[in-house]
Amino acid sequence: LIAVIAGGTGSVKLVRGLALLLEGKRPKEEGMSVIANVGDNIWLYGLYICPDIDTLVYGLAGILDEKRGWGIRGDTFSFLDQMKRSGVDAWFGLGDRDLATHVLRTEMMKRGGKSLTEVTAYFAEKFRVAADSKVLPATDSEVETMIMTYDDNDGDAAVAAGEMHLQEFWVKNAGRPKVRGVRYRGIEQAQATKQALAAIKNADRIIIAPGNPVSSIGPTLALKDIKAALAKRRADVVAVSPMIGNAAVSGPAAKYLSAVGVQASAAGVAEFYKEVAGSIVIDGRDREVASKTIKRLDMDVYETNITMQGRQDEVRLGRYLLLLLRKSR
Ligand code: FO1
Repeated sequence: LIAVIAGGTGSVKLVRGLALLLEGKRPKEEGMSVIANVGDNIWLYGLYICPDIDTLVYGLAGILDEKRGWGIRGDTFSFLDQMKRSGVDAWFGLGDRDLATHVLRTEMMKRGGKSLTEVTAYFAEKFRVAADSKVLPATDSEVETMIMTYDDNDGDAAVAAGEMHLQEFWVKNAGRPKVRGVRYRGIEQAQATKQALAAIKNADRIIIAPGNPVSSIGPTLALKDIKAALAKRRADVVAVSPMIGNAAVSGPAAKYLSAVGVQASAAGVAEFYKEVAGSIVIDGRDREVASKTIKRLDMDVYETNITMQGRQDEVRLGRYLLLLLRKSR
């Protein structure tokens, strides 16, 4: 039984690779619980949209648009076009099929009183995600990752200006504003779900997927009960770096890490995870710079090629991790 802490488009690739490897194994022995980030969830047009959860469910169901990395393959955008015609600045790309998920989820939660965990399980079943792969939201509470930016007009020495939702920063503003800090709105009142906590407790081994540490994994780790549960299992937790050199494999990880005072590198990522992970997998290209620094954090370091461009790579990294987990027992 393995648990994966996941969020974002990089981690869905690994999760898909692992699912392929575990397919056909006896569920009890080899099932997978994917604990999903909720910090990128956003309310738009009266709908509750959960991008990381949906990306994981669509990915495991084989309906994800893999080129874009989000949404449903072959989707159309008539709804969005009509919103624009109706005078709305519709900056978030909601596909017509994808829209059905958000409408139903919002209806089930707001009128049906269902939790995000229940609604996610419903979609996983409808979209035929294998029963031994569970997608579990880290919390049923609303948590939003907020990006604090500088006032662009004043240049470098600027005073703190705006604060915007992660999606607004990344999609609407194309990740351009300079980032001053990141916070998780609602995290103090949020509690991990009992399903997510049980998955961590019952897993033989736990993987932190190669997602953005601050925006894809950070909100989950910021839940006190999850962090404590992982810290207890530290020896069984292996994190996968999403960095090669000082750049992220994809997305704004370097920008967010610097903003929260962590070096944008594999060593910085190790520092970020040191309390919850006993090992880290870094890219072979980072061997020289990172290994020594990381060992000082009382972490075991392993090196492999962490890039995933297609199914073969996803399975290769998945296999590497499963072998590593078995060997280091
Ligand atoms: N990412 C974009 O860059 N542009 C979009 O218009 C966009 C729409 C979108 C709709 C549904 C969904 O599930 C994800 C979507 N994403 C889009 C991806 C998303 O912004 C991020 O990649 C994740 O939230 C990262 O964790």
